Amino acid sequence: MIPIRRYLRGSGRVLAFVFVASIVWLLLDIAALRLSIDDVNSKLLKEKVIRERELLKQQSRVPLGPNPDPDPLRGGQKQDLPAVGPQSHSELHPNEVLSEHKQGSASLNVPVMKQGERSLDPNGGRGDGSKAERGSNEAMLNEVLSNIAKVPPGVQERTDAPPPASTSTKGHVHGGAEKTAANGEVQSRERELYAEETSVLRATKGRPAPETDLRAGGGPSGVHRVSSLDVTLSPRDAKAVGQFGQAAQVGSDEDAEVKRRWNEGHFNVFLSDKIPVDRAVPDTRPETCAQDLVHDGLPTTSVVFCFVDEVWSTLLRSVHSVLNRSPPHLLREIILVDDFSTKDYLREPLDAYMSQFPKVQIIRLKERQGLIRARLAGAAAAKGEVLTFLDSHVECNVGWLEPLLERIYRDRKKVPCPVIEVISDKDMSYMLVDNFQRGIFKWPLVFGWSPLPEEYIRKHNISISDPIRCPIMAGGLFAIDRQYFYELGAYDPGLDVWGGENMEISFKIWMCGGEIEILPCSRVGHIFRGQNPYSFPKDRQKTVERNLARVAEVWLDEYKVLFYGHGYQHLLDKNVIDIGNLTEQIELRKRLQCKNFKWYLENVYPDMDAPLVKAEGLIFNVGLRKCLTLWRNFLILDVCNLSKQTQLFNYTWMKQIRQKDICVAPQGKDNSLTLQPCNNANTELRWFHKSSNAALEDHLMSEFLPYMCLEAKPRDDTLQLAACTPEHVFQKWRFTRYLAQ
Ligand code: UD2
Ligand code: MN
Repeated sequence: MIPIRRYLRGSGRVLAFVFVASIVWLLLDIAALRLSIDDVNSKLLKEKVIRERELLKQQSRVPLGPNPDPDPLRGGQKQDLPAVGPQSHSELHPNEVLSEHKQGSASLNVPVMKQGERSLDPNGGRGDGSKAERGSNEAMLNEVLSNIAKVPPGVQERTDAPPPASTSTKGHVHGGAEKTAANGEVQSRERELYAEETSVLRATKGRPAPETDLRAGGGPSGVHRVSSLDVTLSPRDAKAVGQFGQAAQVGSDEDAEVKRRWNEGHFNVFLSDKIPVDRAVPDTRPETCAQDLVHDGLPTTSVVFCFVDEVWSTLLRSVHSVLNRSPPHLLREIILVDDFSTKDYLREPLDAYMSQFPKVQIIRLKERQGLIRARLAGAAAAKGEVLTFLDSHVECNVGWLEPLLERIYRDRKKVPCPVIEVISDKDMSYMLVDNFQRGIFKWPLVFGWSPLPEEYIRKHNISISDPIRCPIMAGGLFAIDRQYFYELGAYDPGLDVWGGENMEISFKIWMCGGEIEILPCSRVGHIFRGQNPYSFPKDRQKTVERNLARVAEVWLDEYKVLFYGHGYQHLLDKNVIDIGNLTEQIELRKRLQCKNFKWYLENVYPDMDAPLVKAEGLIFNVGLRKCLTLWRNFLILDVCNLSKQTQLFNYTWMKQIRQKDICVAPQGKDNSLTLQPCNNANTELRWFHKSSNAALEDHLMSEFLPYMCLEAKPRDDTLQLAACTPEHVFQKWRFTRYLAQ
């Protein structure tokens, strides 16, 4: 004992105390760690249980054969019967609904989708005129002009699908992660708009929504649960190829045949021909959709399909999907507009086939008009109160029509679109896409898909079945009040063949008082092809460019420079392209008193970045440390001063160095410079800066006189043109602010 006491004396006591305190601390730490491990474990366990439940639920939904319920819901009025798909599981535990909410509606035997973000603008808006740059610009424009760009994200192709030799494996367009609006005001305006927008008729479990929930606007007040009519639910042959939207296989000995027939439609035509024209597809709607209420007195619709040289089986499947899954009293007629097809089977055989369906009529155009004027011809013949346009290689899903008509019934200026799902071009399976997708555009007017920003979804408490405000429609599938379509001036009839009309109608709708939305409760599958399977009467690229230029000139106001500045400068040259007369379109816009494009950007697509110039402010010379100054019609270098108007320049989308209406140009003769009135079509006024040529990125290189750069002369503070030298600091320039790459 004595030696121990000795140790506990003086500093020994302190040490002992520290020792004991450390042990206690350690023990407490271990206890805390155990607690947190337990917590993590229980969370993991909980997640596992939820996952397993989800799996079970999915398995229970896989339609393994013919619908066990023999009643095929013929007649469409018996809504109480269970249908395949989510709606038969409305009694699920709320937890499961929650996890379904998180995972979207991927609950059927359709291929699982992965979240995908793909780059929309492969160019990023740069250009320096070097050969490589021109090449990449061309590649970008090709990409831009490719129609494969419209595949919505989230689609995963099956690896077991036959690999056709001619399939393009080009990348897709994507919506990048969306920036939240910088402008708080815009955000709050958006919030308000959204609150109005997303009110949908929804029954609480087993009980219809009270009448006060309805904003019927004076129509008949009766409502009913949305019809899940699907005449294909009892398929004649449950084991048929591709039945229930399953991937279809071909034997390895048939590969050659698949390849041979691929070009007839630029998808697996051989397989399509084997699949029943009235096959069933999985009901992919979010679970709550089947419980939604719609009005009894919905308007009738004329469904318009335009086609040119469409494949027989896909055309028929499109028509059958409408006939079989639309409440008959709402389907006034189906109008097939044959845009001067060359295939014989689309003549008498088609007439004969369709003659069994009194609601189907065929209009044949006497010459090739293109899809825009073909749709106009269909619309002119339509008698339904609503026009519903569809591509001719689609499959409308269960309950697709009423949600569309309901939105129009409530507000005739709404233009609803179904969610466009994907029918695989390879195995013809019906595939899901990501939730919360809206159609957007990127420069130079390239259509793409982009998810609603997550923060936005959270803030507005948006569920997977709520309507989604959509800045640009994909183009092919939408419903619109017939009269309203004409009030808006329909489509610009000057648009040729294919492309750009979706931009035109989208800008027109939004800017002239309407709204476009995507309805997750309405779903239609579409075959996205790698190429147009029909010929273009004129050059395809020029056709699309011309259409887009028309749209830009009529609708984009001062923002049209962003369109031209992203690789379409050549369209400003009137010798290159004649975009036709725009007087009527411009008049129409005035007559309708449409809002301007700035309003559209701020209110409809606030997360779009659209700076009117690429850079602005002072232009600082790195070597001389002075700034470019416009002094009495001369350019000189002077001490930098942000408050001097004479030193403030813009670097524009047309690559001009510009002060008000004055632009800097090379003189040509004696390596000096000159000032000229700005003119967007004048190529002499263009200077590369921050171009993809990394060695010259700080330089201002003339596009007109290649490899000649703007250089400060230190001797007398003037300027000259000189051969570009990468390291030369007197050739390096910096703007105060860069607004775009
Ligand atoms: C998309 C749209 C499409 C249209 C197009 C042009 C979807 C699902 N599809 O490309 O509807 O807006 O973008 O911007 O959103 N057709 C004719 N005459 C022609 C050319 C085409 O009748 O001269 C028909 C064609 O048979 C088809 C429809 O128009 O039924 C659309 O053409 P597409 O399928 O080639 O267009 P797509 O889906 O690539
Ligand atoms: Mn199509």
